[in-house]
Amino acid sequence: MLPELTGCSPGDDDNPQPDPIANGELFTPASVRSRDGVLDIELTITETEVTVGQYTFMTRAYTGLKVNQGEASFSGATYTGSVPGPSIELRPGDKLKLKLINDLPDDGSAVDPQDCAMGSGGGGGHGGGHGAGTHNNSTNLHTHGLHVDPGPPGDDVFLVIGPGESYDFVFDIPRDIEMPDGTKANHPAGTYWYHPHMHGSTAIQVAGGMVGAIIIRDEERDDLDRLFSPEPGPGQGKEQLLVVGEYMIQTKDSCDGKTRLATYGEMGHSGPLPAGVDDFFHVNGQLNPVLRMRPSEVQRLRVLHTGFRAPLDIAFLRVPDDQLDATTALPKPDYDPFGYSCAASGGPPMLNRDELRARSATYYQVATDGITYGAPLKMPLADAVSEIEYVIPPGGRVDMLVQFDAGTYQMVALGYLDFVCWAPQVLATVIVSGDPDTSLQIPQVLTPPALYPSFDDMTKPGNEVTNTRQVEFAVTQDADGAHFLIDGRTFCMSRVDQCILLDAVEEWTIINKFTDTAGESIHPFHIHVNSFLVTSINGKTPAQPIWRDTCLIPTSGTNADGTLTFLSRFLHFQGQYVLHCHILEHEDEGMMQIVEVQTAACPAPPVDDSCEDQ
Ligand SMILES: [Cu+2]
Repeated sequence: MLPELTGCSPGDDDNPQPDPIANGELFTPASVRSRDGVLDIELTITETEVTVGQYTFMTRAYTGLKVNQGEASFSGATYTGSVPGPSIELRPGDKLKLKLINDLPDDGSAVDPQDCAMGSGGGGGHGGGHGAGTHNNSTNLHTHGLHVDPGPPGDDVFLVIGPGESYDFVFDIPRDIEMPDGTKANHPAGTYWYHPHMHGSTAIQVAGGMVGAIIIRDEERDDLDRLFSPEPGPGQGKEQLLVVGEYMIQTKDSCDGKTRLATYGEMGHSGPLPAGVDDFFHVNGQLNPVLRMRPSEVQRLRVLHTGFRAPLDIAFLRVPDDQLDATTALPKPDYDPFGYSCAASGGPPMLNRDELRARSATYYQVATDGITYGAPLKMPLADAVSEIEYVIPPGGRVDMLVQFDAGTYQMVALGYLDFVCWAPQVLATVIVSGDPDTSLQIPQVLTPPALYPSFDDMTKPGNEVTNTRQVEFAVTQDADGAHFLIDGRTFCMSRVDQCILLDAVEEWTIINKFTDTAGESIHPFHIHVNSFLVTSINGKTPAQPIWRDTCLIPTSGTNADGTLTFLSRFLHFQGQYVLHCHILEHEDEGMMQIVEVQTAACPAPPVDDSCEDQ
């Protein structure tokens, strides 16, 4: 659960921050792409040591990559990076064959010290827990945001790949698939990602860095892919990949004094962060890397929020020229743009995110969750009805176009107070210098993908709502601890919670329940396979209609329930998949439901009695 606003960290010494030293030029993860419509790779998971700032610790990561068919942007057959994993680039019509090799140990993990009082192997963080942390070295693979078959051997999150085991995944990226009005659609070109989805160990694996980008390219149909490239040709702008991750680490463990990943017990704390625990963002595995641009140059930034917990509210804040080092153009070491300290007082921390955001340099959003808009959206958004419209939830992605005047800018994650004194953090430093580059301008109009057309013409096939439903997220608290519930229950592997007809067009209202025992907390709603169009936030029509696969469910702010309403079409794929909270520790604690899409009413599955008392 999210702690109360009054919970301030005990002090800088108890909750240290990594040294905010610029960590060199932005590193781009290795990438692989298809050849002749096929990408055939082997991806190996091992324990490995990573270093961030002054901290070095053990984690689980995608450390091995072998390419059997396809192309790679690195030399040699073995990938030796760690966090994030290699980027996977595909086109509509491609087949991805991926052998996932789990080389994690079956016991005695060096990531979770067993002898420590709060060792991850010791179970959940919220009293009774939900099995969280009991099988941290078993895994599987989810392709977040992709419109692909949710059954085996594809995007099946019910698979369990144990230590020493492997699995041969096959993903077919749709091309020329039939739409309800008889037109054809390709899989939308855009920014997606992969990560484990093993119920009970998703948070600890994702938090440790088991993430990687999936990029679908389609120069034929997507304007952004024609205009931008990682290796731009004539008339093209540069695109850069920013995989934002979130480490929660214990910097001074109570039993052996070593830096290590936080346990479920520490992740699931309520109130202030436990002593010694630090929680911070990184970009492509680096702290505060440097991006370079020329004045007036337009670049595309693919920003992925692969964190497991804290929402991301981004601003680009210009550093005053007299605060810059004349040689490096980096901010002087003592430059503090925020004047803000978590440890300043015993009362609620004072931070006005709106004020900081309003000072942001103008930039443009052009896609959310891989789905390109009809036109660039000027940021910061002037007419938003809720922060839900612009805050990037864990799991979400935003494609940005940036074009700045000469100078140095800090790309900042504005502090999110509900996450215990989360001070603003500089994600990256953008140095804009040299001769102006005016070869490209921000485009005025873009073509949205055919898979996610608007609902404006209600007479068109595929626009008439065939069903409505409500889904209620709630946290309750009792003597056993906190409970993370959807429709009053925790996840059950043998129970179908939402039965949906193939080709249905549905309006869903997601309720964020205010409870007497736990108050209110935010939850990022995520559903697999089909994205949704948000139509109402707490009863208000959003300023911009945006398709998403992950969206914060608002709180009401008035001790009443918050609501999020959206429209979705359940097209092309039958079978079982899931919806869940994308604060992944909540998911591991049971805030997840099974969705089944069928051409007939779902048969009642045999219900496992053990589910019923939860
Ligand atoms: Cu949640």
